[in-house]
Amino acid sequence: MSLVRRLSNETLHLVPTAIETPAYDRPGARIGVVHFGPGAFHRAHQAWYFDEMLKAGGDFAVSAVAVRSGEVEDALGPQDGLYALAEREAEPRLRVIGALKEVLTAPRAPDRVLARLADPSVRIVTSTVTEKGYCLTPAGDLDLAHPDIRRDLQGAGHPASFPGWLVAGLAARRAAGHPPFVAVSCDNLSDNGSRLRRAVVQLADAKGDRGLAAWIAAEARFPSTMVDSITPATDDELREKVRRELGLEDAWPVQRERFVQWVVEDELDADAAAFAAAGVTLTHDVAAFEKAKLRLLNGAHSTLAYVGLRLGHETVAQAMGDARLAGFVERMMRQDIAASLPAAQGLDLSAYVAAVLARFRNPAIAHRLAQIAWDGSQKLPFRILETTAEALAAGRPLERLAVPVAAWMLFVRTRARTDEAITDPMADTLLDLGRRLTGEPAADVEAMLALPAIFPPALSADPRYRAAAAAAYVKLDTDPASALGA
Ligand code: CS2
Repeated sequence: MSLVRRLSNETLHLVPTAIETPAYDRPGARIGVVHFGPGAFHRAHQAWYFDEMLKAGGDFAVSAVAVRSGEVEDALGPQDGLYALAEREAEPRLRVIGALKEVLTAPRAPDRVLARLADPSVRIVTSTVTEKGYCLTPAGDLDLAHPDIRRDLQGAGHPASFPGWLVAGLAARRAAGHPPFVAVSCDNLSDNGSRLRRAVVQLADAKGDRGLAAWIAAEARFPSTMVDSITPATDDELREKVRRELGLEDAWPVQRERFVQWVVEDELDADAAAFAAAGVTLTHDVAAFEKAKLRLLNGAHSTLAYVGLRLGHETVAQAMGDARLAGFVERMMRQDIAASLPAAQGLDLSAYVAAVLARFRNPAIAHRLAQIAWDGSQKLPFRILETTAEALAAGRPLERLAVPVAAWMLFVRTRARTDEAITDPMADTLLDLGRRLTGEPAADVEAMLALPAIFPPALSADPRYRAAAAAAYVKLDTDPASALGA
């Protein structure tokens, strides 16, 4: 048994003074935010911003709600919601974050979750439920065939889906005569706010509550956002480092680079000033930032992941140390992706590319490519395929943009052949398909492109795109480096 005590309210005073701990009146701070999906990214990003806002004296304590799994509650409940955040840089920094005042698991405590959502002192509901949590079809409508949405439509019991919780919370507020909360999506989806709005309004409507749907459409705000900070998954090395430096056990510390960015569409009314003071950029043109980040940073990330794994690399920094791959990714960003981005005020794309590449090289961060490779079926459409469809329509080259997609196809094929699991909501379909791929490029590419949940018809039906994907596929299969020469 470990003799080291666990981080909690009771032991917080034992943390060495060089490490920042919540110095604000934590017991007195009111819960003003509900957050869905308190995984590592939320706790390293938005919770840090809310900690800053709490320091400044605002009512921004968070009730963190896991939609399904009890893991976070089991780790942080005994710690009174406290956890360590490590900034991994040449000069590292550690801080104890106190923003999470309550950690709930929706299926365990549905009434408490609902009560929080209905509470008028909760003004903001943020979310990081990943792309799949929005339950959308490729066209961006609510997926009425999704098992959780079907359960929500049957109406028995408590909500199952994330949109279901928002609808239930908004219905309770409307019934009580309270204004809606502002729903702030913090996931890597293009136009995330509008997508969330559509899912929620369509669910209220599909439940047969036209009045509620109309009220949400008219009254509720769903600002779009861009969120950014590289956050590798927690591993034993981090747990050990935190134990050593804190002198206390933390069941689930989190880590990120020092860089953080949060751009939010300016619809926060009275809370806007507190957000701005904490360093959040409020703007009316979030789309340009969002697209640039999603296509350049996340697109490059997914490319490094699938191509890097193919070349035998394990982390982003290692993949960036491979000059052929780093050069390829930079050319793809500067020549293919940047061409798809609108000019935006305050956004210098060339400087942005350079800054992103420098962040990828951060030697203090071990960001595993296998982590980024998760959920490819959900990520590729926003990260690469939208860019590709626009390049196709504009007659721009497709060769480089086809490489990450072909590398993902090979990733699926390899995993299927070696009978290894993949983390992806479409895992069963993908592995099934992967087992049937023979290595014949045209046939394999055609079989993969025939997945309409991933590939829009404009791409899958286009001979130019099919040829580019098949060419990349065969090169990556037989001589991966040759795919990077372009
Ligand atoms: C990464 C992102 O895991 C992934 O897919 O591309 O989590 C990325 O690190 C963040 O979006 C950076 O803000």
